[in-house]
Amino acid sequence: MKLIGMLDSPYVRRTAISLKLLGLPFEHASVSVFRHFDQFRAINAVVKAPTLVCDDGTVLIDSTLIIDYAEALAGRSLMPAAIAERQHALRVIGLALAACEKAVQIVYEHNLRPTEKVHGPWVERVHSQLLAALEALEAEWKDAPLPVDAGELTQAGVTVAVAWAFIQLMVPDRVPAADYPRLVAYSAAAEQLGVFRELPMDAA
Ligand SMILES: N[C@@H](CCC(=O)N[C@@H](CS)C(=O)NCC(=O)O)C(=O)O
Repeated sequence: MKLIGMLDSPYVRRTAISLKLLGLPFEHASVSVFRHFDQFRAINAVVKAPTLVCDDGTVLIDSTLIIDYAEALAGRSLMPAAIAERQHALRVIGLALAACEKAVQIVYEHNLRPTEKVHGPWVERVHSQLLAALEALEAEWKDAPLPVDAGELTQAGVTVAVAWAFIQLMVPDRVPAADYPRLVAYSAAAEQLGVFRELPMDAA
């Protein structure tokens, strides 16, 4: 199967890291939804990253849905089975994905619109949502163990680490790292793991 999309997308990166952790072989094609729009559209007319082209040619979109498929294929999951841990993981992943979405909205507002068309009140609203998601995440993350090896990683760990690195790359001026020491420490530890280093955010 083939994963399409750039690793500077948190959605693509969480999917790629999850596929690796699940032990599934895949090819990765760094095709950008912006710089290579036509090339992307030839693979998937909807032009959403990540796109997974399955071995039978079926095209899947949305990181969470692709990971769901991958887990079914692998016959194992990066999610905890016990209900309390599962609930916590789902809350954490939801917050991390919301934070990514809000950071992406800020980037799009500034990068895709002419300066005079950037709508300040919308950016402020999105910024406050981004900070609310990160504050909640920092509070939820207090008991999370640092991943000393990839075997201990859960989907919550993958998604939080990827989200934090993405946010620090894209909108560092809007998110003071000093306010989120647990996220900083967790992300730094995760980025040392082989699977994160093999799939770096700044890969071309
Ligand atoms: N909920 C989706 C979000 C994916 C997403 O928005 N990806 C961005 C790249 S970071 C994209 O495809 N942008 C192009 C567009 O929306 O037109 C997921 O989890 O995969």
